[in-house]
Amino acid sequence: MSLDKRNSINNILEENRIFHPSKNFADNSNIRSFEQYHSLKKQALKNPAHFWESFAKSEIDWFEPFETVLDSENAPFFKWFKEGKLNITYNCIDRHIKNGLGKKTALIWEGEPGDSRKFTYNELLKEVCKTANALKEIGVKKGDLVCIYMPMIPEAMFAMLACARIGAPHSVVFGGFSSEALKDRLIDGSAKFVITADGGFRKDKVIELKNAVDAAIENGASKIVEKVIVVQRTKKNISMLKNRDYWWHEIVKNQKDWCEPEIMNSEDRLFILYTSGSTGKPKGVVHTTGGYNLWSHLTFKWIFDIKIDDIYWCTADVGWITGHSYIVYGPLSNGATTIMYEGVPRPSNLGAFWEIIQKYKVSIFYTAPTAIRSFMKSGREIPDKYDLDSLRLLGTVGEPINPEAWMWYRDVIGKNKCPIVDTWWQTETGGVMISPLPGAIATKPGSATFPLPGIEVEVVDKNGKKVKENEGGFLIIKKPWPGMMRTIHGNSERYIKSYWEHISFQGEKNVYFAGDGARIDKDGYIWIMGRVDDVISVSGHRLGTMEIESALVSHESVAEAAVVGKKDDLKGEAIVAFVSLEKDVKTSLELAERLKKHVVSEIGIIARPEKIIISDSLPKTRSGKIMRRILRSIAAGERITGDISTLEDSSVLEKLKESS
Ligand code: 7RM
Repeated sequence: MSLDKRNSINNILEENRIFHPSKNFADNSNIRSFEQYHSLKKQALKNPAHFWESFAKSEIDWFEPFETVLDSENAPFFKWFKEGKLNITYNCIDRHIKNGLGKKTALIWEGEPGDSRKFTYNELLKEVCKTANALKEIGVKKGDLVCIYMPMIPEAMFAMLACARIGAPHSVVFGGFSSEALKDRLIDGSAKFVITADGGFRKDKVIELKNAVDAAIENGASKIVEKVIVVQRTKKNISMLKNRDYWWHEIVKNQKDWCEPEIMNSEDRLFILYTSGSTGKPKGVVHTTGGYNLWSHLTFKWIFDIKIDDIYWCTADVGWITGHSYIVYGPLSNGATTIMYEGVPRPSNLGAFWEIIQKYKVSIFYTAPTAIRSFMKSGREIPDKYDLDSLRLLGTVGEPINPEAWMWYRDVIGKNKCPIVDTWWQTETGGVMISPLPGAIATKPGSATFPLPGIEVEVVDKNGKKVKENEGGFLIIKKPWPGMMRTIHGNSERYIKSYWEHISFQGEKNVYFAGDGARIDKDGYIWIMGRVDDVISVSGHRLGTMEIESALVSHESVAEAAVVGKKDDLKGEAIVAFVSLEKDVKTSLELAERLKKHVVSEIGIIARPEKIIISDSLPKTRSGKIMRRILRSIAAGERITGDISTLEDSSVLEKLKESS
C-alpha cells in the first residue's frame, strides 16, 4: 500500500463553501441538530455496549433476546448480540403488516422498457413465502448457499428474501459478471443452487444469464450446482435441463403463500458478497443476521431521514452491497417504499432517471458520482424538462465526488433545497460509516463529513500515528460496529491479513484498515481520497488490478501484464493495461482488441481495459517487482518523477513511452 498515487490530491484548493440544512428540513428531521448528533456520539463513546443495546432493542424485533452485546473474545472475529434469535424478513415484512402497513407499497419496480409493477407489504410477504416454499421443494436447506444471478427484476428481491426466510445464505453475483467470474464464485462458495433468468435487458441489449450459468456449470461447477431456477424475462430461447432446471413461474405458482420464518441465531450467515481486493481472487465477504439487520436499518433511518410517505429510490444494482443494504434490507426493515429500476441511463434514454422521479414523485434519491458526472456532461437541459419538485434529499455513494459534480447535483437536481448526503462505506462495513446526517450536519462539497454515532475513525500514517490537519493518511476504524463483515468465506487468515494487521493505533490491535486514503480538515471534516491499495474504481465498480492481470495472463499470447488506473473525468478511473507478449507473438492493434475481449469474457464488461499498451518488457525493480508508480505516470501521460534507481533496466522507459 502506498499513498504516492494520491499525493497530487493534497494540492487541491481547500473547499470553503458550506451548506447548512434549511430550518424547515432540520425541524422536521429525525436527528435535527448538531447538538443532537453530538450527544448520540458522546453516549456511544461513553458506553458503547449500552448504546448498541438500546438501538438493537428499540429498532429490531427479536424472537428471543440477546444477552451479550459484543463478544470480543476471539477478536477480530467479533460477535454481536450472540444469543439473540431473529429473522430479518420478519423485520422487513411481517412486523409492518402487524403494524397496519400491509397495504402500503413496499416495492415499485420500473422495468425496461415501459414495464412496471408494484407490490404492497402484504403482496411482498406472499411472493417471498411462495418463493421460499419453492426453494424448499427443490431441496434447499437451512445453511445451504444459494447463488442469485439475476437482472434487476422484483424476483431478485423475492429470491434474496426467500433465502433469508428459510435461513439459506445468499450469494448475489452481479448480472454483468461473465460466466467465468460466476463459476469462480459458485466454486468458492460451494453454491448448490442458482436462481437466474433466461436473460436480462441491459442498455438496449439482452444479456444471456442462463447461458452463462450453463457455461459456468459445464466449465467447472458441475459437481457443485445441483438445481437451477430460471425466471422468464426475455423469452429468448434457452435450454432447460430436465431434473436440474426449473422455471420460476412453474415452480413458484402453486406454492402455499405462507412460510414460517426460520428462527436464526444472530450470528448465522445472512449472505456472502464477493468484492475485489488488492491480491488474489475476489473475497467472499460474510455478513451475519443480527448485526447486519441493525446496521442496515439504523443507517438507513438516520441518513435518509425516512418518513412514512417517502418514496425512496436507490439506483444501484442488487448485485452490489449498495443494492443489498439500501434497495432491499435497509428500506424494507424501515417499512419504506423502495424503487427498483431495471434500466441504466444511456444515450438513447438520458432523461430516464428524471422521468422516474417525476412519475413516482420520488422524495429521496441515491446514486453514484459517475452517473452525476455523465448527466452533467449531457447538459442541464435534459433534467430541466422534468418536474423534480418532489425531491427533498439527495445522496451519493461509491467514489469520491468532485465539488463541481456536487454543486451541479445540488443546483440542477436538488434546486438548492435538498441536502446532499455523501456516504462513505464498503462491502465490508455492511452499511454507511461516514456521512452527514441531513438535518444535523452542514455539508461541504466533496466531503463525507463525519462518522455516524458509534463509529470511531482516524487518519494515520503507516506507523499508526495520527497525521496532521489536512495531511493525507490511511483511514482506519478503531472500534467494531454491528454491521461489520465477520470473515472472508473460507479464508479467515486472509480476513486478518487484509483488514486487521496493517496498522496498530496507539499500540491497540484490532484496528480496521479500510484501504482508503483520507484527510481531515481544520473543522474535522473527512475528505476521502480514494484507494491506497491496488484496487481501482471504474464508475464506482471496485476491481482489483491483480484480477485483471490474471485475466490477461491467462491469454495464450500474454507473458506478463500490469494494470493501473488512470484518472478519468467521467468514470473516476479508467483501466490501462501494460502487456508483454510471449515469444514469437507479434503485436498488433487487432491483438489489443482481442485481449480486451478476453478480459470481458474472463471477468465481465465492467473490467474492459480502455487501453492496452503492448511492450517488450515491463519496468521492474532489481528484485523483480513491477514498478506501478512508473506505469501510472506513463498511463497519465505525466513526467516520471521520483526515484528510479531501483529500476533494473532504464531503457524500458523510453520504449514504453514510445508504445503508449
Ligand atoms: C458502497 C461501496 C468501497 C470503496 C471504498 C472507497 C469507495 C465508497 C465512497 C467512496 C469516496 C464515498 N462499496 N467509496 N463510497 N469513496 N466517497 N462516498 O461502494 O465495496 O463496492 O467499494 O468505494 O474507495 O473503499 S464497495
